[in-house]
Amino acid sequence: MVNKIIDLRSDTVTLPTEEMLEAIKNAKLGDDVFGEDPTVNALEDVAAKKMGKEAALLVTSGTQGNLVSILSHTKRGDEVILEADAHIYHYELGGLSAIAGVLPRPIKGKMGILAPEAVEEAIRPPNPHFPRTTLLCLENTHNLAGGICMTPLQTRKVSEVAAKHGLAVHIDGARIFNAAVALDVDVKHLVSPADSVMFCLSKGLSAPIGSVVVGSSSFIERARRMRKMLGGGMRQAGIIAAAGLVALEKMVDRLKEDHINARLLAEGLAKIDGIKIDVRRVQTNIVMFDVSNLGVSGSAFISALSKYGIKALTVKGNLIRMVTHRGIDKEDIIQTLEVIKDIATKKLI
Ligand code: TLP
Repeated sequence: MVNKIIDLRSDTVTLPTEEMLEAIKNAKLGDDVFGEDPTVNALEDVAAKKMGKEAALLVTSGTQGNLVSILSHTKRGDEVILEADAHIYHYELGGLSAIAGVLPRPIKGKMGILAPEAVEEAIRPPNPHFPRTTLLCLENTHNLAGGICMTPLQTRKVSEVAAKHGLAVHIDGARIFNAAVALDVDVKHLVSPADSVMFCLSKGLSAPIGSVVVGSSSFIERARRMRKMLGGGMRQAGIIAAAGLVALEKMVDRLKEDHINARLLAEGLAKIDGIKIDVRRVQTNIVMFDVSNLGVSGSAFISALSKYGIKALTVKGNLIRMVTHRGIDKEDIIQTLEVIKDIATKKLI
């Protein structure tokens, strides 16, 4: 008998808080394509200040934010270096090639972190045969690596190589605040070497819609044009920004709870025979584990879980991903562990 759905598929499933709904109801609105929505303007100001950048732009989604950033940094035919498991490379429909017309150059990192030497080696020297390498994309936290954080030092070192060769640096920081909270650093220190950053309001921060791109004023001016070109010029977007402001101002610190629950889940999973998990890799709110030793496929495991009201996703074969968020408490984790223990020991698949 399923009493409650425990949805661990993603932190994107978080619903807006009461305070967000109230803020949406009371938001002062205007036409944002004319730059006249006061709530959007307020959100962009707060976002730019928090990230230590000159300007910000509200976009519809993380995917759109990454794409407008790539469009704003590059010309068609340029090459973009990114980590081989980057979200931009795997999960954004190849928009960087299909729409921005750039060539991705994926490079394997260690737990999602690119080595400065590997980046330097991949940068094309000037030569009439080669595309121009003009952009380096980083990801913090790294989704497919399991929510791994890039430290300020790692970001600075790899960005120094990019700067030396005239490349711009963009951070896909969909979950950058998870990294800031986990590393206990001001988010500004995580993004200071980057020319642009995209972060999501609609993941762990619980806003219903929206992401933000930050960078220099001239970069954001270009990004604003690119957003319009992609159909992302929204009118009374203050109803989105109102919730985004609450997300930015009130929801960052509580990400700690999600990290504690993810760790609890990971440590419990490590004690279950047949589950393969590297607990040290669980640094934020993403937990990944392999079920091959249970003798089942990832998809069979997911459908067994769903009979108990627990939702998760498969990533690559028999690797399962669970993500903690505001809708998940300690009791949910304990129940999830009990169900997985039952599945593993009684072979309830
Ligand atoms: N990630 C989603 C799915 O697309 C997999 C998730 O559930 O984790 N960058 C990173 C690192 C992301 O994790 C995501 C979303 C995005 C960009 C795209 O954001 P949206 O979904 O707002 O387009």
